Amino acid sequence: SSFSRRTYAARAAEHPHPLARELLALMARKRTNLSVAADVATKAELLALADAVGPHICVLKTHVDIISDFDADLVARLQALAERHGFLIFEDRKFADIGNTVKLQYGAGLYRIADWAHITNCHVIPGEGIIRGLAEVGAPKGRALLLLAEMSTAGMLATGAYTEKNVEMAVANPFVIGFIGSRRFTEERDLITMTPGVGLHAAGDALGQQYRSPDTIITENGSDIIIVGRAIYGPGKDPAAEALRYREAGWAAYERRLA
Ligand code: S5P
Repeated sequence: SSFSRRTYAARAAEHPHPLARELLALMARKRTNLSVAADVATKAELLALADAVGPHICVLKTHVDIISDFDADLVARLQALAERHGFLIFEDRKFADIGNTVKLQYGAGLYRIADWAHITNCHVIPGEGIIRGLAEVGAPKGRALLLLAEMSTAGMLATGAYTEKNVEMAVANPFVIGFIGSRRFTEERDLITMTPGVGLHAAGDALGQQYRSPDTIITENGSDIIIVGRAIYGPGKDPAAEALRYREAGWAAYERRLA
């Protein structure tokens, strides 16, 4: 039957990619399908947020190029928090250039993303050379890739044949463990969907973001992980309390899907 009807634990036991096995197993053990999108501006804010939500998440999603005081110490401390709380780090880099350039952007530069991010993602606009370039750097380090098969925003252009091409490329490339998108895309292999644009209250923001509920995304659409940002750390929020609320909503939606 569909992967969406199977438990994370059962899928962990059979997944061909070691990092996907680790992810699905930690989701099952920790009882969470929540990823927090940590779009904050400083090292201190990122570390405080990661520590507060760490007990509740399976994946911490970062945008390190937002951090004004990024340094190697931030990476070391994030890795220590990932170890302590048991979560993976996903640098949401959205690579989109030719294979040779993305190899440099992924492995070198100020951020050396491949050295610490378990997961990163890319657009397939350049064709599958981008996947091969990223895989040359990341696969030997045990990393994995998500393709942006869809986006969450109003008027986004990743639809129809473009989305289908993403699915074909993902199925054909073992370095790819899944997608950013709104639903389960294929039963060809157990590709994991992570969905941003999730919120329990707001409908969207002033710049095109659109929010749907964990029930829509997990129970109805068969996605695997909800990605939640400002609803957890926005003004006046208690990040640990909000993360717990979204963790419980995401898990309840998963249990309804299995039932
Ligand atoms: O289609 C997308 C893809 C991504 S990765 N839409 C998104 O919003 N994202 C990311 O998810 C975005 O870069 C941000 O980090 C997060 C959503 O944040 P929120 O505050 O709107 O929940």
